Amino acid sequence: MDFRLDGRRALITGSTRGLGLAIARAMAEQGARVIINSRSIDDCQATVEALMGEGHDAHAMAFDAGDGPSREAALTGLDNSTGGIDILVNNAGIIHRAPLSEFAEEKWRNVLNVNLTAPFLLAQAVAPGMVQQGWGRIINIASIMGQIGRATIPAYVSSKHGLVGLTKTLAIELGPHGVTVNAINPGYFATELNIPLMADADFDAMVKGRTPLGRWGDPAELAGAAVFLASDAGGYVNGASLTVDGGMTASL
Ligand code: GCO
Repeated sequence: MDFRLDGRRALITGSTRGLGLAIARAMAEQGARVIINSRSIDDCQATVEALMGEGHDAHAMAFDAGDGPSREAALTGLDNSTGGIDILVNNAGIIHRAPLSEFAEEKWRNVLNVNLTAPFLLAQAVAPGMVQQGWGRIINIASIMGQIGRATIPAYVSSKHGLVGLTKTLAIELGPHGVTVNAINPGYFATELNIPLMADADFDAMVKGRTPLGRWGDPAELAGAAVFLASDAGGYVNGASLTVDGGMTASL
């Protein structure tokens, strides 16, 4: 069973921390050349140095996934610096939490732009190279909020539902060319995005109580799903949504 990623070039957006960094490290450990991304070149370089210190092949590519010119400039540069992309992990995401009556349109647009529009445009940018070589992997990091909802996060929930739908559509269009497109739906993981929730005793108790495993997820526990989908071992999985939530959405 081949879980190795030797010779594959993987771009993981939002990979200087949290789930993205865990995925990048796991893919590097399987032999991939990982391209580290965030808006900060300093953060990207620091992460690259750490990964290279662990013996991995890593490159920095700072751009704002939600900013068109920044994204397009970086992808143009990609062709010259590291070659095409074999594996795209659309991980970068933001969230805004507010009651409906206080939820500003600008916040709605920002969340949809980063969490849904950017993954679409990045997929559109890297797909031609994948199609040309007859092999590719696009992995969209959605959320259990792509399957259910929660009050006060309408933009995030809508963006993640949209990302699951985008995954299915691209899987249909790119599958004939040897490119698989799948989503991973994380449950509640101990990431910076969730620090305010983990600090809230009631919310922390709710997550632990609603999750059969009784705890928040560790980012390293999500990485295996990404490696599987990126590898040849996962080569017949296409258009799927792989939920990694400790059993939360399986339970009443
Ligand atoms: C929240 C959380 C969720 C995340 C969760 C599951 O505000 O409820 O941030 O929206 O999506 O980590 O992925």
